[in-house]
Amino acid sequence: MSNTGAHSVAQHSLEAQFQAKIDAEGRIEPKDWMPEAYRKTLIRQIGQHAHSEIVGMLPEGNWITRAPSLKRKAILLAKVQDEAGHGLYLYSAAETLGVDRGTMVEELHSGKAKYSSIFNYPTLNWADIGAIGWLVDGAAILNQIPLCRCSYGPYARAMVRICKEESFHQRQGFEILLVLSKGAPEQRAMAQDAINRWYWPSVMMFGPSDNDSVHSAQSMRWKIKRFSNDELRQRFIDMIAEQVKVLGLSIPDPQLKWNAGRGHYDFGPIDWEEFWKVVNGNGPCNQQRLRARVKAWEDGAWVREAAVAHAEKKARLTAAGFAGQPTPDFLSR
Ligand code: FAQ
Repeated sequence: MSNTGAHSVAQHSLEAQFQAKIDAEGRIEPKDWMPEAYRKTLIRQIGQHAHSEIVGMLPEGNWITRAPSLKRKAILLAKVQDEAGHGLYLYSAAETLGVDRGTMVEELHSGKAKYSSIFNYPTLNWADIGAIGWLVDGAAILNQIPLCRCSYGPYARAMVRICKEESFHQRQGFEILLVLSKGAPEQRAMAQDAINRWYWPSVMMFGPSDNDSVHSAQSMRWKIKRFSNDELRQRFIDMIAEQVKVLGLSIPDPQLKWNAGRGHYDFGPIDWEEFWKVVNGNGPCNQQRLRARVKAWEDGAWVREAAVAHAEKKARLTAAGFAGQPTPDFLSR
């Protein structure tokens, strides 16, 4: 057998073992052999997910200084900090696949890497913070609970804690809307207006319909994804259609109707043109969001430089046998 022939037989057997492990619900760990396409798919998805958490801080961050009470401010601040933490776990999970964080951040800033379409919509009033918690975090949880069983170990483990925090986020959003829905007519109107603006973009968060989802079939074979975009979207619509009744408000879809035969709600058409416009960089806030991230990165350069200088100084001290002691003058620069 030629060298190339032997190589492809070996490759075939590695791939078969890899798929057999996944089929048996085994976990793939960073040092295990994996097909290049599996690695690339995960770097793409986890990177996009991490960027979404980080960019996702911007719409809500906009309301930290304007929250209506000290209690609301403290809760929102904690939520936004949670999103930062999620971004950091996810960048770390992606780094286990051999990509470095600097490269991922550069790809976000250059527009090469995507982040969730939802974060390109503006937050116009306080009720938007309730709608984001209820609808956006609600959609995020439905998408992310199955990711706790993703075949790639570090991603699956990161998702367990993320999902616990997201479920608190969803409840806090729902509670904001519940308070507004029981308030003055103006407050009810604010809550309804926020739902009207955030509902359809949240429905779109699950990605293109299954017919147009280029990655789903392979990602489901690899058990990165456990359910299709449309399956999760239907679950979301069924959940929201029931929860909105508790608020005594409505969903902006005249075709939303329980279908006893299917055991699901039927719903109206999704504006895919709007979805692709936003995904391709032309939504209401795409430019503003990227500008804010690039500025934060540039403004934070001194922190990264200081951290590197500190690490270098510590390494010099350790090498000179002064670890844990005050820096001697001759090593202080
Ligand atoms: N926005 O073939 P598919 C959160 C792209 S975190 C932009 O179906 P896939 C927490 C997709 O990348 C929210 N682009 O792709 C929070 C692909 O393009 P590419 C983020 C989208 O990967 C709450 C192309 O379309 N969650 O909300 C979107 O199999 C509140 C074809 O699509 C995650 O990232 C979209 N919505 O399925 C934070 C979860 N949908 O890459 C702050 C993990 C699709 O080939 C405040 N990700 N595209 O150029 C996933 O589950 C999957 O990646 C999907 C997409 C389901 C998003």
